[in-house]
Amino acid sequence: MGHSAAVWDYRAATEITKDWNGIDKIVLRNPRGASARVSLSGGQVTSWRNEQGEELLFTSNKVSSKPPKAVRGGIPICFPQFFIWMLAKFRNCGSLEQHGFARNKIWTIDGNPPPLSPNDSQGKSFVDLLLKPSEDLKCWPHSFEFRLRVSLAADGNLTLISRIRNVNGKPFSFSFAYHTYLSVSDISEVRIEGLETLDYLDNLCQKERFTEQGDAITFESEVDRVYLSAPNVVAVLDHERKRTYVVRKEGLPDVAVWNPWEKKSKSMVDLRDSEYKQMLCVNGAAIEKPVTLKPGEEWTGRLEVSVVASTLSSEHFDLQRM
Ligand code: TA6
Repeated sequence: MGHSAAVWDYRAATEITKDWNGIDKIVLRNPRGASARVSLSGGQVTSWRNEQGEELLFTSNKVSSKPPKAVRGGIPICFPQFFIWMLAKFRNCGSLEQHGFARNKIWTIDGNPPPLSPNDSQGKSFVDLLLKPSEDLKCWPHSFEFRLRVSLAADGNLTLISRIRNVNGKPFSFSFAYHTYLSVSDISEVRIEGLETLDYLDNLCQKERFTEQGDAITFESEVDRVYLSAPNVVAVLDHERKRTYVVRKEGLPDVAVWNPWEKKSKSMVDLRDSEYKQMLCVNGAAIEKPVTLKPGEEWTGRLEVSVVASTLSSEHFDLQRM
């Protein structure tokens, strides 16, 4: 029987343990038994479970990446770039790796972060993480501070708030994504609503621009797209589980959608051949128009993921109601 939220000590509900790779991870719990896990390796959310203990994020069972490389799954942070071409080659070290360095760095717990609004803390179990430039970051010589708050609310919703500041260095630009691996029953049973009629960049066609024609996104083959200027609420309906993920975003104009399908899965060392059926990436992102920060400026990107029961058969999910 969970405690009542009134007496729940959220601070005590946050514990620090070790990850499978010996790196600190933080466990967040709420009064009803939901939980989330965040690794200091990459600031990566590696687990988000509902009050029944069901895992809501996909993580590959084929974990071959050695830390601090990102484990395939959870919510890796893509910063300061998403696509390799986004940011030109850097002097003295070639180009950044795909999706940038943030997910491959060890973050620290930020004991004294600049305050967020009260409702970003009240009634939530949360942790504040910090990433600052390190000596080996010569390939992105910018004076940044990246603060990430991960929180779990009493209703089980998961929220990630990224605050990236230019600490009085020269202006810099970046692109960003919360690379969110949702766990689904079977990709052929899933559809996305909220991206209809939008333009998208198709990464399978040299990032050429197309317009979405369908009245929902369904999956019959590999999909690797960035939907542009998307609404701030997108729904991912899992018909078999009668479950809908509601993805809300702020400061993140785009939504990257990815499923590798069978052929690409077979070529990936950290994904089992058939695991593509159980995953779908729906990534709140700022990709088409990189963010530029002048000295002292700060950008905030907020993502909230929640799960609602969806007894929908064919009618559309009422996004306006969310
Ligand atoms: O989200 C789309 C994407 O850029 C795909 O092209 C694929 O590369 C995926 O991300 C996974 O990237 P990763 O670097 O995590 O292997």
